[in-house]
Amino acid sequence: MGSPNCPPGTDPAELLADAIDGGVTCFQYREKGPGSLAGDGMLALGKRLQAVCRARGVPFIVNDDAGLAAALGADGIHVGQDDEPASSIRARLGAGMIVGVSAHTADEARRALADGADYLGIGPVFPTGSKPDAKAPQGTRLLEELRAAGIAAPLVGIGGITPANAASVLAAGADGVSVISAIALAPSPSEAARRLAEAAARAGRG
Ligand code: 3NM
Repeated sequence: MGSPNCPPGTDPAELLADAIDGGVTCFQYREKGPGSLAGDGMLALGKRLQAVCRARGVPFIVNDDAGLAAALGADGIHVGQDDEPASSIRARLGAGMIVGVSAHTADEARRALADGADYLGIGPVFPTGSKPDAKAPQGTRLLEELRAAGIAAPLVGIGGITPANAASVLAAGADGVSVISAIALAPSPSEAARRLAEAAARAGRG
């Protein structure tokens, strides 16, 4: 999540604190899209969100921007297919860094794992309004395919996931679900997070 994902007038740090109190176990700072902050503003919001995560013992991961991740001393970085491979990011940012990679095909998934990714984001599972350049939704097919192929790495489903459909993503083999709008635009972010955490617990991944 980043500031453009939050309802107007909402403090992203308060929203994040509410969501973590509801059950979010990992946070990715993704400051992208129309109205997003840049430069010092992006860094300052990152510091505030990281402080919220630290106070609650939740890992803080930065999307795409290795310079920002290094400047903040983030716990991890998440990259897409057009970015630097996981191996060279880790070499640059340090062995202790969590490195996540988005994958949309089995080949991309295998390559990312061979490159040393710690986990994969698999999506979009369902249609999403949060990423204008998202690929076509693919349902849970790729999650199932990767598990059937014996891939045991941590997989996180992403794209259009809600408390109502999360169970199907977890049943397909995801270890967790990654969510923007179902939490950030919910009337109660903590309640939405609580329902997602319950779905994970019911699937044995709480
Ligand atoms: N990446 P929401 S889908 C950031 O498929 C992102 O790689 C995707 O937002 C991918 O939970 C997506 O609101 C947007 O659908 C997720």
